[in-house]
Amino acid sequence: MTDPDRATDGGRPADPTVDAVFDAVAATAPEIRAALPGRRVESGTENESGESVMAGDLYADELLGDAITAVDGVGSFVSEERETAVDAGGAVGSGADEAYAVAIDPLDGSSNLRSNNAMGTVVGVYDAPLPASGRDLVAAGYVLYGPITTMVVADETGVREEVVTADGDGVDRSVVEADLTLPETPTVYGFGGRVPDWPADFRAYARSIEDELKLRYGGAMVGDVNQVLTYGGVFAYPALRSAPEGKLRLQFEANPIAYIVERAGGASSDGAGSILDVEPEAVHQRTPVYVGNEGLIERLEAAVDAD
Ligand code: AHM
Ligand code: MG
Repeated sequence: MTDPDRATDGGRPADPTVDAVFDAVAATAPEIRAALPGRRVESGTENESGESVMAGDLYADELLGDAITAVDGVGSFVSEERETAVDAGGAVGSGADEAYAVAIDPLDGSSNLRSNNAMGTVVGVYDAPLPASGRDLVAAGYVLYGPITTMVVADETGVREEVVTADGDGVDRSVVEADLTLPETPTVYGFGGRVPDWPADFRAYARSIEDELKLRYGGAMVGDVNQVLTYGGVFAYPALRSAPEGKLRLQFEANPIAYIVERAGGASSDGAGSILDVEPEAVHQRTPVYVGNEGLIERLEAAVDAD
């Protein structure tokens, strides 16, 4: 479906379906943001990963699900909060007449709702049925609910940062950085999980990073990765002793973030190689996540024993 000859419109994605997906995501962002103050409590349910679902997670999931499945060219939709994919009409594949599959984490970092810290929405657009490989991504992006609402969108042409604003006339996407690339000199790091639960090899790596970079960890991958894209550095949610596959999910979180960071000139790893090469086995499968400047990811791979 991608037409590489089509000129980009003000730096926006060239593929009309991809652009429509991110229009739909941007259109829901102000509504999600406005609804959060009343949804900072647990909903009383657990998701497929066995985690408590907040009222805000459910609200964002429903709104985004309705908006994304209504996009022409989206054939399948799944989210971190849904057991299985929803059929949105049309066979999914990479052929000219085939549709895309969209996987999202509707409200990444929603445990930050109570403490009023950063959160986001993560989106992956695949041209293969789910679960799919990161190599099947045609685009990926995220919304960051910080003091302002930004949206980062990556496709084969590069990575853009947009500001999303809403007024009486609707929702506007304006490109503020048309070619987002990782700074060459890294500055910040953020690692998830508890230190006693880190394997010894990752602990040693973290110790060497602590001596060089400044800690910036906010507990929402989107916010923490956005700092790495802005200042250079490394984000990890590592393999844990209690959970060798880590915490983050391949389809909704790891693949889209790896795609964005790699398109921005950085690198990703599951400990052994690019996250984009991780074999997809299940929609809710987890993987260790390491993303950032290439040199720091090379050092990580040399340090950890990923067998
Ligand atoms: P969520 O999608 O249920 O919010 O979980 C993912 C989040 C990531 O944003 C973040 O990197 C991680 O969980 C934080 O976990 P922890 O609280 O264990 O540090
Ligand atoms: Mg998440």
